[in-house]
Amino acid sequence: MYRIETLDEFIIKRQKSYSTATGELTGLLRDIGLAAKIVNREVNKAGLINILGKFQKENASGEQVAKLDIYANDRLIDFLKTSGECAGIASEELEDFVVFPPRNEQRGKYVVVIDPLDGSSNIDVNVSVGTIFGIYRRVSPEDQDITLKDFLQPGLDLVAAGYVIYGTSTILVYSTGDGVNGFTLDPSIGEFCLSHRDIKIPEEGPYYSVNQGYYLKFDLEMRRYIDYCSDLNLRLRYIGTMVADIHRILFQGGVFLYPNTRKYPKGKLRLLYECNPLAYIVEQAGGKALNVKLERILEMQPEELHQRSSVIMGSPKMIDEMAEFVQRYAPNIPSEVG
Ligand code: P6P
Repeated sequence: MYRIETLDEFIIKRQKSYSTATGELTGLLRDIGLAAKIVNREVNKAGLINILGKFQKENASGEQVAKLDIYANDRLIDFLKTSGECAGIASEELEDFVVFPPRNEQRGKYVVVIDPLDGSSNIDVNVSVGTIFGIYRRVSPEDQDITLKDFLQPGLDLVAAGYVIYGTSTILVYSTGDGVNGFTLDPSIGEFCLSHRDIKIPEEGPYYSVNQGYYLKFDLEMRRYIDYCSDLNLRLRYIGTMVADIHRILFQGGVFLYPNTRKYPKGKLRLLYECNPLAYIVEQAGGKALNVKLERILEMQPEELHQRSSVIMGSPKMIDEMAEFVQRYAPNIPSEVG
């Protein structure tokens, strides 16, 4: 009889293997798991209660916000605010970061960046959506409120990152820098249970994931690489939820691309709470994550909360091939790859 291992058990067991671990990060990860269960419950019944449809408001990135976005944002904040380990959060849904008040004179040691419900455009048509999170150790003095600097840290400084995909099943995938593990929610017991141990991305795979509708708006080197993928008879899979497209590539191999376009000259996806956490996961699983200038996503120095970036991430062999196209067709690209 296979004994299930819950997320809580796994996190605590991992903490014991780190003598320096003090438990705060463990508590924070468990709080995120709990928040994910609440969000999952609402995502699963969204069609039954009136939280579908759009709010008449826009988020910090100027995109119209679906009600479930706000609901997920508020639940995650509620849990993180009371966790005691989190000093504040930056969210796709909020213009500025949120400072959590001290509890018993103590401020949390960590800050969290979140995309509460990635793939909003898919909510109303019952296509997978996700939550993305990244956790940093704060850099400001712990006896003071957090500052913007606590959030503008390169992805390399993440102490943990992960995502939840609300799909045919709800899976939480995370890493604390020592590999990637996946946990599937068992609704019968309300627990995330270890289902994918030590995930490793295939060296290459059968998929490329890009919004083909923007093909003519990409730079030459990206179009040439996309032509190459098509000539190889790779299969195009793109559903407009980054978490779901990356999840497929993590397990089956492939490459995800969102290059810059005329509409988004720096790329559309947000560096802090989309690119960095997912690049962290992909790299921890053995993959690579670069921008169109072949800079390593995790080494980029963020300058503002909602900064955008181009991103190409996935199987290492395919990223290296993409880099060859950039070096061949793009002007002034350095020879070394990020
Ligand atoms: P487009 C969702 O809004 C998102 O931020 C990502 O999850 C997704 O990959 C991308 O935008 C989809 O953007 O322009 O292809 O609709």
